[in-house]
Amino acid sequence: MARADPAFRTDVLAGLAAPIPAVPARWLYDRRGSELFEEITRLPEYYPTRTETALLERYSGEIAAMLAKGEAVVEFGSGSSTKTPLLLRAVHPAAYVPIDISGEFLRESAEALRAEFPDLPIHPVEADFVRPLELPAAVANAPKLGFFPGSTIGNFVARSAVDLLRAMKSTLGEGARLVIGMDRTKDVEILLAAYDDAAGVTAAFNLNLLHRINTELGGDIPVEAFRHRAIWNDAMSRIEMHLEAVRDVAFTVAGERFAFAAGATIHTENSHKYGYRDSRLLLRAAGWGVVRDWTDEREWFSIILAEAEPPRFAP
Ligand code: AVJ
Repeated sequence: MARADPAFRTDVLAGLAAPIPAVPARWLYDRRGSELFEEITRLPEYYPTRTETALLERYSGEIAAMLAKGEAVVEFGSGSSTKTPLLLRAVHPAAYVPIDISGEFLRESAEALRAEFPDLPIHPVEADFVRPLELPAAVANAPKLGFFPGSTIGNFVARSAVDLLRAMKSTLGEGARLVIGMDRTKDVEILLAAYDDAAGVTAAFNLNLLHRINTELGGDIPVEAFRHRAIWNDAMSRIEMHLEAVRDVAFTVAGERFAFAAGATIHTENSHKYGYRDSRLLLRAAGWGVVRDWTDEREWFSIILAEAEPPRFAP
């Protein structure tokens, strides 16, 4: 049995036994899962990465023009290979602070950015950014610009998304700004294709979770007894990924027995999609006011510049 993260074990055992079986989406990203996600971002059907990158290419100059000088850019998640340099090149920040729970991803991305920005002070923070945290002393007095691209906010249900945005506000402090990428509501066919591609990469990404359970938790799940399903949940305005049993199946994980009837599913991811007003309401609920929203011609994706609202009396 390969190195089992105790939190993975707890989440899987509790999740498989739950009345609505589910495993938190963050467990999709082991080595193989991260590689498959990289592959997803290059698929013809998967528009978000390409659309957001084009928006940053086009508008990072406009974003930079609306900021103060000498900003410290604080990225929630370790820098993505292409999006982060686009922002850094336009903003010319005084420092860059990537925050990630994985020290390995942090070191890799800091390394890559050092090569391209030799004069930029980089202060990586290994931490879970869903809770407020203390930034390095070196950036204590700089104005802060948070950066949260990739529509990662979409993975959180509204309540957790608000908690997360509040934690970010508290981490960044008074007067902070935030650049956040949000995926927009659109034709359901476009959304379903993006999460169930013809080449089957998203299916492999989803099913990889079962391989990971087998390897790391000593499971004997017959992976071929499950299939990838992407569904649109209109009431919740989200794409859901599920693993659906194609026949009655029983298996063991970490010594515990589970049975799924044909058609039963394990819910593995939510990807919420926001209308123009929805995104504003979500940010406002967490104490952020929208300064500007940049979107593409088809209005498929938005990059939003928000500012921390000062506390005030209101009717
Ligand atoms: C990286 C979490 C934003 O929800 O679109 C892609 C993950 N899942 N295809 C998304 C994902 C299936 C992606 N996020």
